[in-house]
Amino acid sequence: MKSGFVALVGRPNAGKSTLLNRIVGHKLAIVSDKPQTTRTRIAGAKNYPDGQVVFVDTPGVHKPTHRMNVRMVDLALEAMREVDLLTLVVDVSVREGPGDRYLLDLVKKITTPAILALNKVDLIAKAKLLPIIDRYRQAHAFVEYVPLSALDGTNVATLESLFLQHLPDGDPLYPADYVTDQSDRFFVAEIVREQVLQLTHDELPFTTAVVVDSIEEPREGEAATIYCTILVERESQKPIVIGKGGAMIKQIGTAARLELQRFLGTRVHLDVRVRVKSEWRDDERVLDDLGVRGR
Ligand SMILES: Nc1nc2c(ncn2[C@@H]2O[C@H](COP(=O)(O)OP(=O)(O)OP(=O)(O)O)[C@@H](O)[C@H]2O)c(=O)[nH]1
Ligand SMILES: [Mg+2]
Repeated sequence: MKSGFVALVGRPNAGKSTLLNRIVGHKLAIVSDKPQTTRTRIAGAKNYPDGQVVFVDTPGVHKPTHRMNVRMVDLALEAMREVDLLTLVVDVSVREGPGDRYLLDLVKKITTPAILALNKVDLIAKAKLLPIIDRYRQAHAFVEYVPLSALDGTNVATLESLFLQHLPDGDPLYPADYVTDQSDRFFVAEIVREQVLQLTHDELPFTTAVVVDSIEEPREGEAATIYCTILVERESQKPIVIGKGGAMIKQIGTAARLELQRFLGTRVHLDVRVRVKSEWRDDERVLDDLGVRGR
């Protein structure tokens, strides 16, 4: 039997969370087309006939501008050092830049063996892939190079078999029914935030956070009641999240409620408010409360 931890690391938007969800077979991490979607570490376990793998999704590595971003990048770098096997997820559909070189340097510096996952192959012609693999091969001796699509599933099973090959022998680390290290409260906040990310634009995806104030368990035949607050940084952002006549907050609430009902398996009454909390991204207490863990 094989067992161990595999970290998914990479630049923002590379497709790490999409890959985690695809592998574990359900949605543990929210996904969006905006960078910096994942703000903390999310573990998800999968059992195979010949072993157990605990995957660790991490925030995309980027230049930090706020205390939150420093924590996010720290979390990713910490995960890189702590796991048994690293998977560097790169988006082959975008041109490599200084951020990719920075990450590559980090991978080279640590001793953890690394697999290169060349993601989003569905977006490029096959001929374009080989030179990219070559460049990475010259830059670092990855233990495997795997072109794949986390979105349509191409080659993901191959990648999974390679994880098992490169992990140490060992008994399962968790019971067979272990799913994740995150709480229901975390997933509830993320489900609401996913709608904020989907429905807002410009700086709002970066300047908003969702705090779950309370979750009231349903009584026999009734709905669960969830109170949460969307934090914004400035007074001027509040009307954008609320929308004309409350249209935006209503849309966020309706979409989130449907998803929450699926997640919790019960009817949900969702109460969403918007509150200004200036500079929350630099507020250690808010970050602790949001689960963006620091050192
Ligand atoms: N075409 C295509 N799109 C993909 C693929 N994998 C992910 N995406 C898209 O890429 C975007 C980013 O995906 P995420 O999974 O949120 O990326 P991430 O690396 O977790 O991003 P951060 O959490 O911001 O670091 C989303 O719009 C995904 O649908 C893929 O294989 N092909
Ligand atoms: Mg992510």
